[in-house]
Amino acid sequence: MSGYKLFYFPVRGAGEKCRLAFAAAKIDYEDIRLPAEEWAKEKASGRPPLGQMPFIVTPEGKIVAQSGTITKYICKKGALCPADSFDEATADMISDGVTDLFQQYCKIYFEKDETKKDEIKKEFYGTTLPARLEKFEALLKSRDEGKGFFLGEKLCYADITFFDFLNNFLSRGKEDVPGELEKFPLLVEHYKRVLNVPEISEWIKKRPVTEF
Ligand SMILES: N[C@@H](CCC(=O)N[C@@H](CS)C(=O)NCC(=O)O)C(=O)O
Repeated sequence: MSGYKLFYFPVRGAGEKCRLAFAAAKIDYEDIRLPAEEWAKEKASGRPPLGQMPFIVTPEGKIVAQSGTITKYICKKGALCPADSFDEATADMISDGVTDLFQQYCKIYFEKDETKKDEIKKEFYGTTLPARLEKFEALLKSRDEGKGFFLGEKLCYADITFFDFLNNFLSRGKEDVPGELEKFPLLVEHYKRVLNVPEISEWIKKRPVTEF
């Protein structure tokens, strides 16, 4: 055990890209899955820096929260972060772009009014998602004609973040390529490329099956 601990609910949710990062970076960690009542105690202790999960405790006892920050931090530890600062900015741009898309996606689930929910859903799947996927495909194509990862030959946290959104939310944790990628052949191949990274594939096959 490396001594890292990841705290999250017993679901994939916002914690899953951190778990994928630990797997891809080949860093052992304790996958601590707190049910709601244990989370309430943990939150009340004041330890989680932003009062939310996921958060990690490092082997030195330091604590950091925010799923994107954790994903990047763990990838950096595993040399899955571009060395060039412009490439790192590009990886951040892609990761932040995925976060924006995820926030749009969440609106569907937060809306209680069924009529409004249908409208938001239609807008997301009919307009927002395809428009953003087109941009992601163009970014992928800009390196090696899209035959590798977002920053070229090597997997980095941007690939993990993008893949997690597709796998975790659009494919609901199944290995299947999401149907929403139908018109984006380079993104289909990218999805398969990330899925076939041995450590990622191994984690996906063995991870607990949960609804979310
Ligand atoms: N932007 C944060 C969002 C974290 C977040 O919303 N965490 C939720 C679960 S997904 C949480 O801890 N909810 C329980 C609470 O706030 O008490 C991230 O990506 O880590």
